[in-house]
Amino acid sequence: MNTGRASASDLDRRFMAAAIRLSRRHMGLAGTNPSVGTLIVRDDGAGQQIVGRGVTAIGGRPHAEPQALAEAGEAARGATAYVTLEPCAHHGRTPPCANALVNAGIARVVGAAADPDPRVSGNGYAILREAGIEVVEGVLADEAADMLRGYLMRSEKKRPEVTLKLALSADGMIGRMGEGQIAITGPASRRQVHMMRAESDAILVGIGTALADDPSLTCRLPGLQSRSPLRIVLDRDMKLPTNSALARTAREVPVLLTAASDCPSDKRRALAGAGVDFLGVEVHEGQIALPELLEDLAARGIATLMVEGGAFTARRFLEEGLVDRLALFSGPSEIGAGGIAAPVDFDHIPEGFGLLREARFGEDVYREYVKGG
Ligand code: AOF
Ligand code: ZN
Repeated sequence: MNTGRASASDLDRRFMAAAIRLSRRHMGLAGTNPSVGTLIVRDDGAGQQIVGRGVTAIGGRPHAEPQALAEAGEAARGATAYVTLEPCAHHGRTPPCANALVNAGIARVVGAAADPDPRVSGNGYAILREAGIEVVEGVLADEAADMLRGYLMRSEKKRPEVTLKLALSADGMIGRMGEGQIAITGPASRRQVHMMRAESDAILVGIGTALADDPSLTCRLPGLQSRSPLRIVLDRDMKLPTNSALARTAREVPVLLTAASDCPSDKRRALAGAGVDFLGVEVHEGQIALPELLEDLAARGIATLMVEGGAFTARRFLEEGLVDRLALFSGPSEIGAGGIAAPVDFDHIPEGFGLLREARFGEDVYREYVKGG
């Protein structure tokens, strides 16, 4: 039945999937802006051709659309634009992207996610329609929203999207008492974790893990070392030693110590001297108040946060309902006696989480669950 409404074709979904893949490139790099992808596609009668590509620039400007239009030039006239987020309708450093699409002579716009930014929210699509452009909304909206999850969470709930990442042994442990870092998963999983770090705005661990493992929490993938995100330690009493791997590298990759506001100033001075930043936080019943901390982090522009341990910190985030995504890597060997039990494993997934994807990394099994999924 033809209802007269614009609809999406399989081809539209394929190009949108490509635009979403493109948007991944600057995840974690676009500042407080979401990393958006745009493709300009022309049908010259003999088939479709991509004539322009754009992804939100590092730092957040320029937006994706003007870059894609610049590459397309005159070929944009009469073409279709695929945008992973509704084009903006506000004047920033450049005129609105919706107007740029109109002025370039785009005939059709296929959009994925709607933009919750009150300056945009519906106005971007309205500008396009008023100019006579055919608009199809919501194509692969869930897939696009998954890529934009930090931006959407920060806009709507004023806190970052929280991923809890755990490496599990075959018997459901995450380590062995008093042994610091032990290998649970293989090199392919570790590469994936480093990629996830690169795509996050910040990584967080508790002071117990920082002391036991002395981790550096950087992204060490060849070519991506510069993409290490902010490293955050929950450290109420400022126990992080100045000679820890985190403090020693604080001048290259920032470290933010979240500690009780009334911590002794000599401790604070020594760590500040090493280049460690400090955030005074509220303490409730002896523990750093996590909801307030997340609010503070969102206000600082953090949209995606990866919690990397240990068991105590992971449990706190879970019990307070502050985990949005579980990223579980499971290795083939057992830890046995003296093991530290994982707060979740494949057989004990908290209620309300659904499986989003599953993969193998070498001998390890990876499963990712999302709340409400
Ligand atoms: C787009 N294309 O590539 C992105 C958009 O600070 P500004 O002026 O850059 O505005 C930030 C807002 O722009 C952000 O909240 C979101 O609404 C939109 N991001 N829009 O058309 C893009 N990154
Ligand atoms: Zn824009």
